[in-house]
Amino acid sequence: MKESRYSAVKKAVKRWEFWVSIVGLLIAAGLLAFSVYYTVTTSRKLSAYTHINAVTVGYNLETTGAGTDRHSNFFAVVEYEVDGITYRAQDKMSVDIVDRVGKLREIAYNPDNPAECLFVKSEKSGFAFLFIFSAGWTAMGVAIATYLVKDLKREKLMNTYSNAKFITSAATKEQFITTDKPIIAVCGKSNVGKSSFINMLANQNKLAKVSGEPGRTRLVNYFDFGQFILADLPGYGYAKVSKSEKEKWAKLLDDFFAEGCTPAHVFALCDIRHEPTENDKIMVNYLYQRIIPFTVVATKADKLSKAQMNKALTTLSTSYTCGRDAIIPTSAQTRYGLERIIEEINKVVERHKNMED
Ligand SMILES: Nc1nc2c(ncn2[C@@H]2O[C@H](COP(=O)(O)OP(=O)(O)OP(=O)(O)O)[C@@H](O)[C@H]2O)c(=O)[nH]1
Ligand SMILES: [Mg+2]
Repeated sequence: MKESRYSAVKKAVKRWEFWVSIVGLLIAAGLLAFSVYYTVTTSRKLSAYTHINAVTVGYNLETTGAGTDRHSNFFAVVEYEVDGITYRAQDKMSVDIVDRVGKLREIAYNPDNPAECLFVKSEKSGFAFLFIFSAGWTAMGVAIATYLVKDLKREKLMNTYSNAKFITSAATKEQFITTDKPIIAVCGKSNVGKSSFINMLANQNKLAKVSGEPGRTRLVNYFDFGQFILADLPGYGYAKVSKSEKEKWAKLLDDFFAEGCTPAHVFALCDIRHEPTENDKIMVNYLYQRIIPFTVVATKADKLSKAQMNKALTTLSTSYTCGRDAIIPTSAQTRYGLERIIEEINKVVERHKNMED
């Protein structure tokens, strides 16, 4: 049932997110490499530039405006040497920005080769832009890759038991199956969502019959989940069936727990929106008394908001006198809570293995 690494890669390759993240990462890697190269070469130039000995060789004076708007600018013409080449620059010294006097700005050019220039400002900003741009691409690539990995993991989790198969139904205790695998039973009142819970676990729509009409599951239905056997028990507490029918179901349930096929674990389902019924409490008390390990599962969590869900869990934990953490809220619709259920199952399977060793 376990998926090989190779098939996980094959699945990943089919996803568009995979290719977007690959292209993103390639572009980002290229840009990063380029900006590193650019930084190394530029910083060599810039550090040379800061160590040069600039010599003022003259001044230009430019006057603009008229009257009180008259504005004078000095241009210092400076010459300096970088890597044995003499460059010449005009530094604009405005009378309005006296503090900038002497600062080299903008371009320096080599009078012997005007095509060769040092771009002080543009080099700095160019690098910053390139760095931010490539870092952005890298972040995007990493974010998409992370999302993809998470999504694949989730998909893998969803399909943990996708090979689950129906085995048989039992209407009487003689028809109960015996097995070396641990049996995990799902119980709860009629219409609480037992069959939907089983389908969620198996990631299948029709493994267990789901119906809007309560009281559909009237037999013990067994499913092979590979590492364990799952038993879908008939729902209790459905008012609209005849007394004799009710007694038949009750006997079947009694027999199930009494007749030597004690389940290794029980998921006791209750509707998250309602207080536990008398029957729910009787069921849980019975499991307590028989020392059958169980987990309370609160179904249909999608019907409540987060805040309502928190409140409901507190109410349920008070009713069942257990910790809030002992109750797992689930939704067959959104598959919420599946991870915690699988964790619980893994513990059961592990315990069973240790007992056999
Ligand atoms: N919104 C929502 N509806 C659910 C959920 N689980 C079950 N239902 C609905 O509840 C109804 C009963 O679900 P079943 O899974 O048949 O319940 P059951 O406990 O197996 O019922 P019985 O076999 O009759 O005892 C169906 O209409 C489901 O669609 C859930 O998590 N969210
Ligand atoms: Mg059912």
